[in-house]
Amino acid sequence: MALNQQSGRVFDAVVVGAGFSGLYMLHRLREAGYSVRVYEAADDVGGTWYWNRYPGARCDIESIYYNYTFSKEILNEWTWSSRYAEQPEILSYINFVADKLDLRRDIQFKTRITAARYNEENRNWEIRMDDGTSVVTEYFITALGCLSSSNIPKIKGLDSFKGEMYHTGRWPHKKVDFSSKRVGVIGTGSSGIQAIPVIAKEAGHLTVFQRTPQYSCPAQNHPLEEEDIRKTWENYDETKQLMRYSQHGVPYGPRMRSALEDSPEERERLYEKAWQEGGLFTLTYNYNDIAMLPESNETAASFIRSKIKQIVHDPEVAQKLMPTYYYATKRPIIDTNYFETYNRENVSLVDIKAAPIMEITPDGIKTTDNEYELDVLVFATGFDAMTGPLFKIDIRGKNDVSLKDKWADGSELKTYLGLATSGFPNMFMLTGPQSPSVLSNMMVSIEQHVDWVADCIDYLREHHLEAFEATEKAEAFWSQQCHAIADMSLLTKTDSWYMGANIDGKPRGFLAFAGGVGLYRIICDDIAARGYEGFTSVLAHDSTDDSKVKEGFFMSNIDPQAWFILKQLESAGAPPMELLTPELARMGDFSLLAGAPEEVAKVENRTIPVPEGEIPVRIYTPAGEGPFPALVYYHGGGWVIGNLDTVDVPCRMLANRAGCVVVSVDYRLAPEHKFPTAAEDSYAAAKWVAENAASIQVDPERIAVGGDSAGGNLAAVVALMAREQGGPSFAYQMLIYPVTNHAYDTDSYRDNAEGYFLTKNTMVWFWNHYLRNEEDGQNPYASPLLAEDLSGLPPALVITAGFDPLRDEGEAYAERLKAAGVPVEVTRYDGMIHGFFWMPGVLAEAHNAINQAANALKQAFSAVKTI
Ligand code: N01
Repeated sequence: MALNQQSGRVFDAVVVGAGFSGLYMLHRLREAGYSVRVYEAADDVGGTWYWNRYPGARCDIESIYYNYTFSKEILNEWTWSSRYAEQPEILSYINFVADKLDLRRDIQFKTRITAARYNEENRNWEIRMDDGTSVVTEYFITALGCLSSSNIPKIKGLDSFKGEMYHTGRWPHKKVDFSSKRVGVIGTGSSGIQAIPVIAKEAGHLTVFQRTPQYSCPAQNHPLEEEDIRKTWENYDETKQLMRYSQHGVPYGPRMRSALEDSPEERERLYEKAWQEGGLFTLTYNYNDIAMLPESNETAASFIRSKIKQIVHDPEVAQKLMPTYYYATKRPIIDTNYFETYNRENVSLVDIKAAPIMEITPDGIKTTDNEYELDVLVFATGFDAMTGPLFKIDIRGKNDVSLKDKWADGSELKTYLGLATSGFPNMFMLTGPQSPSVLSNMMVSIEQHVDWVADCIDYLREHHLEAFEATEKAEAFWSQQCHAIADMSLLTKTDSWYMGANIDGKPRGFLAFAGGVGLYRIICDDIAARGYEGFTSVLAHDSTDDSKVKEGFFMSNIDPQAWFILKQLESAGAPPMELLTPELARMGDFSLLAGAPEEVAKVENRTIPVPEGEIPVRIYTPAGEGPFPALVYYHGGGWVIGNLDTVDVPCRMLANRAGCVVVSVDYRLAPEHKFPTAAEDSYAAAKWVAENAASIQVDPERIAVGGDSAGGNLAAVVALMAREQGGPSFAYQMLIYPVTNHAYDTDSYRDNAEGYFLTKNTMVWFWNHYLRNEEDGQNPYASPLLAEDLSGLPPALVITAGFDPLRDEGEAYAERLKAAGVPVEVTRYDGMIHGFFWMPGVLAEAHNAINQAANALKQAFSAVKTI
């Protein structure tokens, strides 16, 4: 507080950094009438593009999309000379925008902010500069860039080197002369790979010290015609929208196909085409699972390795250059003649993983097996990413707690949306940790953050709100969400700077939001539209508004992975099922959610007889000697949709894990075949399994029935039918969030009526297609919960999902079974949504539920055996 009183000027907002994000933030806030001051350590605008002047520095996003898009006029006034612009041209663009918008008058250059302290009483920030001055501001906005804190590894003897030393991220303004010199480059990330071919052309000799070989594809850079630029932006609004709602901030995305679906020849053809076309995403966008499935990843990785082998003449050098980590789990790299450079006489490669650097000597580098004399040493060793730039400022929030202590002291990094963090009111982090930022075209992420923050500040002013702060609950949810999403992919399986793994002592954890810029935008907009859910604020002291103090609140305890799936489905914009015809509804493909099918010893498709016809079944037989126990499985889909493929993955998993034959039944669907056809087909299928047990290696004494959703309904009904109609006798019933009653009057129907995958309206639509009339709904073969007597039924497992309209009727059925003396294991998966059982590709809880079901089956089968 004392500091506050001594402070100088007062601003509405202080922005740190005059790169792309700081400049646009200044523009937005100034246009809205706020007083803003930007502080910048450099002597001019540019941020990343001011500092990274190393030879070969250029953009890896096509320049045509590496623009501000907020102003059509600015966009139209600028022309890029090549597909991937070089650093000087990008810096000129930034200068052009700064001039055009007259931004410099509110920027104080050559000033580093050293400390920022929140004053709880005054609800504002005091900002201190390295010249000893300070100012006060209501909003403190960091626009520091994600990669601005250079990492120079602490190698023994570093200061003893007599030659010149440079870091790519702090390159001098004067031209560095490499001619005839012995140059060493440490690091082969994006910076190293851009710099190496250029330095090699000039240097007497270049020695590259490589710790990890990298995948890199050709940029295939070329001059850009004005006509190309004009055409791209002809449909300005549309292109902008495509970029904004995409995965990575470019107006295109991956092909919706698994790499494993194509033949090796077709994959090779597509990868080769991508190699020739060049670009950051071209190769990976051939398929949508390269960053998800190890097998798919390997198809791309091995293609790039084969290219390295072709390009590099010396097989030993080629071998050293071949990466083995999962492709695209570090930032993919595009280059110009990188691998070709190793064919030059004046370039040598040193594998410092095999023979690590021991020390830097006055004359060069000493590794465990050699000494290299150098005149110039270039560190292309990257950055302390995302959190590093924030930690360079002594930022202190409520109770004088420093941000560094909050995050760095072994405790987990926690932000809300990557924009804010609890305990630090009125502080916004542009492209902060846990936002998509570095995983995207930064221009798209920057504009989205700036717009969101500017709108938020407007909202707070309008509503006389102050001390705007993320709640701990919200940031815990978001952080969990970020980890969960990253864990769905291969991104967390590699040591990278995304994981904080490049900095000694930095806590490990994925530092960004990997769900894509489009989904992220939807989430941020959604939160804003709900009155900034997950944030608290208080009424201004001078407010005459007597409305209630705004409380922070936060959604639900839904599992972050499930929430992510819901948001993705929402953003796909598919119409509600009940607005479709059954034929159209059946075309929905959710195979990505199911994940990769695992091998089962034998899978056979065949048809079996049912009254008045035949139906397909798929029989999964596990490895080993039969006879096996069996599970007759009925898929879900409200008796209207779904097929054998929908549950292929869980059926395989159950067969392997429970060691049983799984007979998956494709009963006839409504409305073509209304009640009781599905039930009768299902019963007939179970009887067929019992009667033909020997022919399919099944022990007829150990047969269980099971299913999910409407399939759970059918399994329960088949158990009832068998009891009432003379068998067979089943060892178990496995009911996964079963439909048990034609009624909509439970709490779970009320709480989860919409927003959680299966809606009440869809369920009504299903029932209406299934039943012939209202009376059918009272029939226990449609609504087993209404059966008068449930005694004598097989032991049961009932699994329900917390966020499912069917939760309560499933649990009610379990209770009734128990009351009737049937042994029942009932488990509610609290954070889960309906359908989760067949989503093991994206939900960890699906694996848990499948494992639980398999164990329960195994136990039930062994109990029969011992009788
Ligand atoms: O840094 P990096 P970068 N001893 O961290 C090695 C963006 N960018 O500046 O992989 C020896 O990727 C390290 O080895 P390893 C882009 O997002 C964009 O190149 O940790 N070696 C690695 O080889 C990019 O991802 C463009 O085993 C050490 C290298 O140094 C990000 O910036 C251009 C070491 C560091 O690679 C960072 O790229 C440039 C040590 N102690 C950058 N420490 C565009 O095209 C580290 N290394 C827009």
